[in-house]
Amino acid sequence: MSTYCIADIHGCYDEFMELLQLISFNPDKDVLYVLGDVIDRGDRPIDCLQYIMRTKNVHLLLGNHEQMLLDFFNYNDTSWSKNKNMMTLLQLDFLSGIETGKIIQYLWKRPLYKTLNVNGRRYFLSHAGLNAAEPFKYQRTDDLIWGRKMFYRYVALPNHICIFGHTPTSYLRKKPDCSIWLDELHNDKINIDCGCVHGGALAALRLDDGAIFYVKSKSRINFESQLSAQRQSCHPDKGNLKPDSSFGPAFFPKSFLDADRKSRHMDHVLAEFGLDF
Ligand SMILES: [Mn+2]
Repeated sequence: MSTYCIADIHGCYDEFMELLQLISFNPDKDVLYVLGDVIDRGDRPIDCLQYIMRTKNVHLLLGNHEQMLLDFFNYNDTSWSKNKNMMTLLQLDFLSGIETGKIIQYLWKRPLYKTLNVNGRRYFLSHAGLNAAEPFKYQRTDDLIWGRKMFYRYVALPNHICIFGHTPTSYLRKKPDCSIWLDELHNDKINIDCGCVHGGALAALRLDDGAIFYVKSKSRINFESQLSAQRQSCHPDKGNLKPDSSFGPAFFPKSFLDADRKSRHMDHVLAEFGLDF
């Protein structure tokens, strides 16, 4: 039995299926956490979502794109339409009212985060991390699905490794390297959004041993013209991803997961929050 995380599939159904094959995902034995933003941008968002809904041991945490869909259907909030939702809307249109209702009900019940203990390591999973400047009890929904700035600035959650997506790793690095990003300053964050829909790769992280698996983006026609510039800035052939269609596993640098997490985190918590965490 293995536990995997994948983030920001964004409608990339072919890469998603290829990645599950690459990791030999077995729904009877393995567990997969999908860290939000399954829909929008790419060309088969509803197929991705319906696969997740019907497959045993595949758990979805809410992303900001799923939240925007819910806000659209529940409150007529139009911010979703400014966020590349065209394919999702089109494909929902082909479904019956009952099928669409099932999707909305399913998304409505998705959790915002998950904590896990795998092989003696504690993990915190969410779409966008959290607001590391505030104690966990004060986190707002937006901190977990939209947050960026305050998450990277500090150690996030004592004694936990945070696994998240939301920001393609090449944007973080400001260079064309789409591989998984490790926070080597705070030693506690792993960004697994390798920008598949922007021409990067879809990655799976195996929590049991830190193995990383990549499937290169198929870079098919994108329906959002403004993505072409982003695609150029995030191309696996120019970064440190090999040009094979898929490969793996790679592993974390030894120092990353083997550091003395507890003392590092406690120092930080004492400095930032006193004892009131
Ligand atoms: Mn996102």
